[in-house]
Amino acid sequence: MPDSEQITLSVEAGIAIVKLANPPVNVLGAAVRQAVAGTLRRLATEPDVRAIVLGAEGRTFCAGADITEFGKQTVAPFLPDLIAAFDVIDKPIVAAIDGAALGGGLELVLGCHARIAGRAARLGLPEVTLGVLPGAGGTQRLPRLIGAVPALHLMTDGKPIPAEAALPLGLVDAVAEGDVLAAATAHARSLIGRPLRRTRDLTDRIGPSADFEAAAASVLAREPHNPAVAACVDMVRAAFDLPFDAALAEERACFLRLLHDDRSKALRYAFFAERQAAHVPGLPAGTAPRPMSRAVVVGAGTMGVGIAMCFANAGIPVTVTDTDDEAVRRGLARAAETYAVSVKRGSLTPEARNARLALLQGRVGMAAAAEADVVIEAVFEEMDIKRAVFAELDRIVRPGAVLATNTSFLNVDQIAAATGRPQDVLGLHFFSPANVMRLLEVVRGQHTAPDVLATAMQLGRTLQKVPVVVGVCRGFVGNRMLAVRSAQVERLLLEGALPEQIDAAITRFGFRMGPCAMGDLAGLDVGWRARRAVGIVAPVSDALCEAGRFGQKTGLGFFRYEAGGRTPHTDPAVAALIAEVSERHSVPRRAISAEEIVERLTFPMINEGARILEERIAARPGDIDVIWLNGYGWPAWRGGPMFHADLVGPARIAARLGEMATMSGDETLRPAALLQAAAAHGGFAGLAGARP
Ligand code: T1G
Repeated sequence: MPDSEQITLSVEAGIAIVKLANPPVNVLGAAVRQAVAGTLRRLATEPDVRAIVLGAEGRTFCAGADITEFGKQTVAPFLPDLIAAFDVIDKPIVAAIDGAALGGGLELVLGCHARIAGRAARLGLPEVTLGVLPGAGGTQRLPRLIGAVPALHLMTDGKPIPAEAALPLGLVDAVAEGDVLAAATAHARSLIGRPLRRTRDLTDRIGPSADFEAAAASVLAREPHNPAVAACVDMVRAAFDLPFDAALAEERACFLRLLHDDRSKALRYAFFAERQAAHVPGLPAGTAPRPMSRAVVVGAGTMGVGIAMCFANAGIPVTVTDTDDEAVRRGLARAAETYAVSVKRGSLTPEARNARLALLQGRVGMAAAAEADVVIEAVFEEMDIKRAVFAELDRIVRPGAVLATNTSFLNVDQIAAATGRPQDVLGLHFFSPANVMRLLEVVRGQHTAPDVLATAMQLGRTLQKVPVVVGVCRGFVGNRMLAVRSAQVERLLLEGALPEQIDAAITRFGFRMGPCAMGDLAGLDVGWRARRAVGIVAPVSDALCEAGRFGQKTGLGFFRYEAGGRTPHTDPAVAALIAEVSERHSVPRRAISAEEIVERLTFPMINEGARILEERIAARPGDIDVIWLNGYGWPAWRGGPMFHADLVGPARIAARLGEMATMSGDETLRPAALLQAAAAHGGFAGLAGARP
């Protein structure tokens, strides 16, 4: 039987080995589905074939359905039908799972009669992260195999589990120590002539229960905005009552409904935007990164230690330096305390904690930088201090080492100019807490060499970050747009809104925290210092700082905090202070609706995003969205500011901005040319050729 180019087939002593062969991750596109269906149909009646093993080429078993096909016409067999066909084959079909079996890839193996996993196997149903539910029988077969409650958690967590966790659940029948294919072949042989265990026929582990209702309530409370989570609950519950085939039909209908939900489109867009951000326009393909085997972080403050922990967590030896013993000691103690919390929570084993601490050294002075492949500066946000550090590093580090500044808004080219090697310098803007936040803005300097950029992108991935290349300007992308939003917060407070109203409106939009509470968390004095350095006035925030209200650190900011507490409480003194500032600035106060608050916070940000694209500070609208989704808490199910603009309509946004500019006299609110162009091209996605 001829192989197709999407699968391979071999038959050994009566066992047919069918392997998915669709690099890089064996997605189940139309050609693969057709090849598997045709081959299994023939093997079902092939007299020399007694059993079938389903494996895969490459390091990923199967990444599931081809997401690029979603919403488009596709051809039979659809994935649910392909898997249903396993149920009419009366020969054993055993899955050999080496690598990740995700989404439709896991549903494929659920249709098999047994599953053998390799040690490195990971099994999961990430569909909810794409705003859909497992649409190829997973909502019905998984509960039958492992029970309704574990199945609901696996579906709604969206995260894969390792083979050793899958085994006790009954998701796999065995974990092979060595050759997974050989183990699966032996297992298939052992099933010949025995009754076949079809997942669809298992009924002893499903049925209504208080445990299931409790699990359902908890997942619904955790994800109120993701429609796919509620759908998973409904479909697992349907498994209790509906006949299998009727439930499959309901699952299909539900999947198609979700597919066309804007929240689902946003999540899928975000998936591809994150991957597209990894492709740097203008960086020659195959540019080899430089070695990254030893790192030094200059500055043992909160950011410096957080950055150093990223290296230790990735298994890279790292030295954090500062100007005196006490600063270094405090920094290392902070790292140890952070790891201790993870060990206490059970998210880190004591052994892993010890291994990471062993990789994390402390030194006084910068001499250690002489041995480093990469040096990251994380000292005070003042240009003179940073330039002095880089001038000294220039004298110390070896040729070819990468020098990075963690500045959050300063001019990277000016910092690079303090060295004789600007080609080796760029920005690596981590977000606090650096050991947690995934976003990494990679700031490309005017002279940054291509291989230094390639090194930074690979380092970002090695540190488990989402690296996005940005250009040099004040605040790069994220903070530049945040500054625009902050200016609107000030205007809204002056004109009549109160902190609790602003935060309530934007959290209802989907942010987990509003700008006022965020300011209290970060410390209002931080922004106050930065504004005074460049002469920017923020009347209300300045007044709060002048009154010593710096936020959580002083117990008083936009809100009031109980001693040691972090819960914001409305404070009448703030309303009085704001009213006084409004009067002093002769701004009449009025009631402002939540809708106006959300528009005035988001539309100017979108306008600034359009300017950022015009100036090529970001390459794509999707890059801007990846930054706001991963660094600033933009709700994932809303796709990011530029995706949101396409949903709202650029023309409507442009018109509203025109009104805002006229009413406020703030000409910076006039719609950018690219926003107008997006209006004419059906949106930013149409402009930049971003994936759907
Ligand atoms: N569809 C289409 N393209 C995909 C894809 C997918 N499912 N998964 C990855 N790609 C592309 C990706 O964009 C990139 O392309 C290349 O493959 C390598 O990916 C019916 C409806 C498996 C852990 O959500 O999590 O099944 O940028 O860089 O780092 O119920 O890929 O090179 O052009 O990420 O080794 C559910 C998504 C689908 C899994 C491998 N499945 N993929 O990581 O490679 S919906 C998922 C991943 C579904 C059924 C439902 C990861 C990976 P390019 P990569 P990687």
